[in-house]
Amino acid sequence: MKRLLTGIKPSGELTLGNYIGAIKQMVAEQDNYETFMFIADMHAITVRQDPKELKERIRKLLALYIACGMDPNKNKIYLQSENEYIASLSWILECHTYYGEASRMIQFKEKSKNNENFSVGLLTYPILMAADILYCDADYVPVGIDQVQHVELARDIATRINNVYGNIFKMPEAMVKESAIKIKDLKDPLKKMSKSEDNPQGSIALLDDINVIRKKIMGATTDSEMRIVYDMDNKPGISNLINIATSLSDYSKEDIEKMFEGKNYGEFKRFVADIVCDEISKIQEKYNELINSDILDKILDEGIKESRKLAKEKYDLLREKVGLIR
Ligand code: ATP
Ligand code: LTN
Repeated sequence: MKRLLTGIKPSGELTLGNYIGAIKQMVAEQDNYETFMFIADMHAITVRQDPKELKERIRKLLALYIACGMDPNKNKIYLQSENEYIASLSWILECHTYYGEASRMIQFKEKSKNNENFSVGLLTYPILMAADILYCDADYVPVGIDQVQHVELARDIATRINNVYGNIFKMPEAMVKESAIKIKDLKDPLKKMSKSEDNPQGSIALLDDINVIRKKIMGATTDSEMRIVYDMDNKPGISNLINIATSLSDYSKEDIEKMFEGKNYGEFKRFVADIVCDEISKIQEKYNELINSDILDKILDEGIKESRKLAKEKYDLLREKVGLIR
């Protein structure tokens, strides 16, 4: 079975956008691949974090993953920082990466722009990501479009090391679902819904109170017409709500257009709110069962075992090839 790996940073509250655009897909893939899902906590500290908050966010993220349908029996679910071989491997990879390559990464350029006090970790961030991917010979890496350049860098580093020391790493491939729907901000449907967005009214967090979620949907920006039809260019607000409803139900766009012919926006929004609140209520119910239970620790304890075993093997192999040996 091919191996699929992805990580998610505990850097903010998971949104409905993350759920529809990433988590639901991973849940669907868990039967088709051997999947590794991890919490990229070391990547989160490239910018300063409040330790207490970070610890809480890690636990919340893990509980949400499981509540959304990630099955710990099918996936290796682990915390990146608990696998010390990843950081060790990353150091050897850093020493095989040119400064020019790392500093050309778009995310680095954007995040370091207008900021004199960025950490070196922001520069080496993609190399740690390469270690995440390469230690376990991942075949596929599902990522958002902004991370594709980082997977390309992992391939470049792997190729360089393979050329020098023999066949050490498998070549990973980024898996970008072009068709994946981008959920837009409810208040500004031209922007994507984002967990770091300033306007919380436009973004639905999976852990928002259900009544708040309903209010946010009822208050979504639409347009001055009274037609419920899918037209992303001219009716981005209504089209975004249609996308949300179709992603979380069996209704097609056409079904919805027909059902709401001649009806008003209020009725349509209530329909969308019912679908979203129903789905998120179920997730929250499971989340509440999990968050204070010791199952979460057991899941991480189990997940890290295979991850550490594979990373140690790869690290020892490369260490020896490089000459880091007595
Ligand atoms: P940030 O706001 O900090 O950039 P984010 O919420 O955009 O974070 P990421 O961590 O960049 O989320 O992305 C995690 C995954 O969720 C990626 O696969 C990304 O494509 C997906 N994703 C994020 N936002 C959306 C969205 N609005 N619609 C669909 N998919 C999304
Ligand atoms: N950089 C990614 C998170 C991430 C990741 C990875 C994704 C860290 N390591 C390895 C895939 C594979 C992000 O910001 N979304």
